[in-house]
Amino acid sequence: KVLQLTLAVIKPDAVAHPVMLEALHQIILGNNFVVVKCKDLVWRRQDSEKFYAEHSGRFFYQRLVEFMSSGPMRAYVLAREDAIRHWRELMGPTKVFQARYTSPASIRAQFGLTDTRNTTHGSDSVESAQREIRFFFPDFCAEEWMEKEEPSFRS
Ligand code: YYY
Ligand code: MG
Repeated sequence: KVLQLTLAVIKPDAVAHPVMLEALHQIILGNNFVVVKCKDLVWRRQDSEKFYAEHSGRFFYQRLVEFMSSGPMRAYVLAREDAIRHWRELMGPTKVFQARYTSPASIRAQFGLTDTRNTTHGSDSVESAQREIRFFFPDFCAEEWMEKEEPSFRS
């Protein structure tokens, strides 16, 4: 068992609906994630552009950055064993209609509106989790947290 941290974000489409926001929070708690950090925030357009720089030039980039800076979001640092993979699995495929066919119980299948308004974000690797946690929570020290929590997680 390896204790892992991941960044999860509830995007503006889902935060705008209180019932959806609460449902997503309960999904997090119901799947053995520990909420290490949680905050609500709004991105400026340049935050959005920076976070999604890897997608610049793709056909959906403009609508993506526009959407992600359109209203409040909720960001979490989540901990559990295999957190990155587990959260991505709960979210389901990026594209909502694909999610509905292949993973009908997933978050995006149940709550997603479109390929852009797809409710949630999750880091996709250890490297991106580190980068993304730093992006949202620059004052959070993952190493320090791990040092403190890892021993109790193993026992
Ligand atoms: O990691 P994940 O969010 O599942 O998908 P990515 O391929 O990294 O794309 C990031 C983000 O871009 C996606 O969550 C919505 C948006 N997007 C889109 O608007 N239209 C697409 N066809 C593909 C992705
Ligand atoms: Mg991605």
